[in-house]
Amino acid sequence: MRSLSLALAAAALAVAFVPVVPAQAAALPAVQFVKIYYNSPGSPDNGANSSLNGEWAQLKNTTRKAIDLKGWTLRDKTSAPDHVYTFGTFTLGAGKTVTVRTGKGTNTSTTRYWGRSGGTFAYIWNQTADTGYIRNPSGKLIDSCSYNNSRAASVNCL
Ligand SMILES: [Ca+2]
Ligand SMILES: [Ca+2]
Repeated sequence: MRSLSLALAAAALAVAFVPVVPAQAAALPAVQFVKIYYNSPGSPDNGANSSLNGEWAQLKNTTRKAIDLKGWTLRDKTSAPDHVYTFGTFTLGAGKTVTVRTGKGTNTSTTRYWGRSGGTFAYIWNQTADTGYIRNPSGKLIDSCSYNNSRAASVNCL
């Protein structure tokens, strides 16, 4: 009897603690910001290519299927048209991450390069506050990540 009443109590608790899921619960974004490293190592940030590549945004495919990122965009908060990175031919594997660095370099399966240059004006990620946006080729906002903390060098977006 004792185990039965315990089982009933457990069942009652399980019913009581069924989480309330909103009718339109937001699903996990298919591609999500993991981290933005916005204060490149070293000070002052001199705009050298190595310094530009010291700031980056990391994105993750949260799904169980590879996603073709061609035409997807990554950008910051400004309206500057040259602050938009558009993925070329690139497939992000299921559960995989890709790091987009601001400067120039040779693209790999895990690191892509924005290709920016021009010294201190070439940085994308502001050192105090900014917001990153990921959009699919249709322009639909898939994820964003905001920060406002000049004492940290990076923000964890997950
Ligand atoms: Ca710095
Ligand atoms: Ca910015």
